[in-house]
Amino acid sequence: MALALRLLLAFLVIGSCIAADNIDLWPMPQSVSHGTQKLYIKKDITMSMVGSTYSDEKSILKDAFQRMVDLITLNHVVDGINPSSSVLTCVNIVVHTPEDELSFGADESYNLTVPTTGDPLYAQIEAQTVFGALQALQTFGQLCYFDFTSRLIELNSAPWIITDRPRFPYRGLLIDTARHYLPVKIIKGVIDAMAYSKLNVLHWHIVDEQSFPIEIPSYPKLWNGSYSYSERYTMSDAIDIVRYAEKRGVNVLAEIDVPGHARSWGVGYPSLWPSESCREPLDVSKNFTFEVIDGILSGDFSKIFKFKFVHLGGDEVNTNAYRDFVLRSQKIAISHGYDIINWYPLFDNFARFQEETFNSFGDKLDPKTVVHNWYLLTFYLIYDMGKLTVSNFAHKLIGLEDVAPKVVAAGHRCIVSNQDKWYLDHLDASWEGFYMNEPLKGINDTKQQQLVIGGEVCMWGEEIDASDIQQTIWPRAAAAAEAEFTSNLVIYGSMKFVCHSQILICHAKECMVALPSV
Ligand code: CP6
Repeated sequence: MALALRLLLAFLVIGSCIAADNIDLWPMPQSVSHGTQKLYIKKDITMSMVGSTYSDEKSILKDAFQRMVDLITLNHVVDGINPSSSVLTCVNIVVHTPEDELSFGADESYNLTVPTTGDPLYAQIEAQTVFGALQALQTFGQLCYFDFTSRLIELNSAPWIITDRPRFPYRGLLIDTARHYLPVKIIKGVIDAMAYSKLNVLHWHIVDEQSFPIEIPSYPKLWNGSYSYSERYTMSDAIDIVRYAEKRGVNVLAEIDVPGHARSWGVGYPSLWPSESCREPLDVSKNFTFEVIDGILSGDFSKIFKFKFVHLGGDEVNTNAYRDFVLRSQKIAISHGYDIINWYPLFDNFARFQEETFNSFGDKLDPKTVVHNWYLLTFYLIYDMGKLTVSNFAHKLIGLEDVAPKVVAAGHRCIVSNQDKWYLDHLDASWEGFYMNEPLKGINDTKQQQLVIGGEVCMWGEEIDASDIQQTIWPRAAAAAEAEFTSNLVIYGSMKFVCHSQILICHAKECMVALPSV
């Protein structure tokens, strides 16, 4: 659709949303209906699991419930006196499967009903998995607020009937702990805020050229490449982060960006550098390089990072000399049970190679590779045999295009992270731009659309550190979260968004989330 038309539509929808309704939920659930009655939440509201086949042995649900209650009271003393009726005393949660391992594609759908009649009066959550129930608790928490006059927790516009499920199974946020070290506590704060916005993958870009902050027991000198002794993650820190995330329904995707961006690896093991003067990429000609990658992925990562995928980077390096490296390092990761994610340039390089060699060489990228796009393909105008043609190989820039359609047309799965739309380090990128980025743009075939597993906003670490990461991520990442969870057609408008930002700010108060600049 033409941009002008989309914007017009957006304004119409924004207008009608604000006029018709004032629902303080973000991301907007897929289906919401409600009434007009005010309810009160009992101070010591309880949780029950009547009808569940899930037993909550790991206390995922009980802890999430307690966090939700703490969040809605925000440390206020709830010392008002409830009326004799219209008081919600319990949330009953029905989870239909006993499974409690978080996995890619886990069913996150849920139904949430808040009735106005019943004795006792209780809300009901129904979900296939505990991870759907977690999403429902986030939604329920957003319905509740502390009223400063009555000094009670209240809930407006009951009865509520909400049915919800994510649009994409992969809804990511990248953090980069190599450019600036981020203390474990800060990472946990980011995970909390992700859960509020129903994002479900923390892409941990752990190491890069500047520093190697993580302990690798099988190669104990690798973290000599950290900035300092205190700017390091032990294996137990990593386990702590992964557990913390899992309890909130957030998967952790570990990245080791190879073979470029790897200067810090050679601090402890200089033979990983090709030469004294070339220290940026790994030496792809040495067996030792592959032994180290194998050590990282097998001995250490596969015990901690249980997510189905590992990210092997592959960006910003001349991949012509590296195709063998890429295939070999992918095989290592696959042998340790991982599916692979790589940055887009690697796909582009293989595709060009195929084209240049008329598909006569066997160097094909494993078709299971998920391609993580981050830039727009540039088109060039060239003279070919006297004819004017468009190609991406030659000299003169004439235009820009999204790359996701190319990736899915080649049969690969894809994660969308357009650098002009979903890069949080671009401080001039507006939340409206984040909101309007449509992951399926230019992909019309339904089979190809299904190959887009989701999107990811990227908080590259060059310009931010622990002091301002939260303020830089939010509220823009939440705009992307609604586009990913609901649909970009449910356009809420700026009023609602500012409102949600304030909710997020309250929720993430320990993380010092700042007011949005909209
Ligand atoms: N670091 C790594 C980066 C970037 C990438 N990889 C990056 C490139 C361009 C922009 C922002 C970030 N800082 N390892 C690219 C995937 Cl605009």
